[in-house]
Amino acid sequence: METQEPEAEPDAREEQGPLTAEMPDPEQAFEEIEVDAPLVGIIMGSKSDKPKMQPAGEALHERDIRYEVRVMSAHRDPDTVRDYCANAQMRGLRVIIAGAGMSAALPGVAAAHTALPVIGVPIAGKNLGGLDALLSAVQMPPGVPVACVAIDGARNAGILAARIIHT
Ligand code: RP5
Repeated sequence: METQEPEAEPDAREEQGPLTAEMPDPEQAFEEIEVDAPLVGIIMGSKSDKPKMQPAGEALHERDIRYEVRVMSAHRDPDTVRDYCANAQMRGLRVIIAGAGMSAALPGVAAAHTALPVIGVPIAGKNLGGLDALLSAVQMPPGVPVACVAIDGARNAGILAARIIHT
């Protein structure tokens, strides 16, 4: 009876490339990471907030500060908000800008889950002209700070984030 030789396992080391490949020095590797990493996270409670939050991104872009944008609601997606904010500092973010309308819990909930500075942007809704969101963002209890800009004041949030980063 003919016996078949088992196929030789590919050498795992060969698959990873030659062992002599030169590693980048650590400084260079870290510089490369920094080039792409956003420094500001702009989060908002709804897609409908995007036009009002756009000026924050513009202010950052004008100052060459990289940012990322995510939609997450403190009420509708509480787990997402917690995970995003809890990991933000480790991911290299330096400031979170949080915009929301109506009962705007997002800035406060963000601040509850991160030690990063959080800038709240109260967004004017249909009924109360943004006073609801303003009070929700600004009336934070001691120990959980939120810096709050004017109603629909996203541009100032971007400028303030830039100042925090450059200070
Ligand atoms: C808030 O409720 C959002 O931040 C938004 O400003 C408002 C309305 O949300 P949509 O009904 O447009 O999704 O949570």
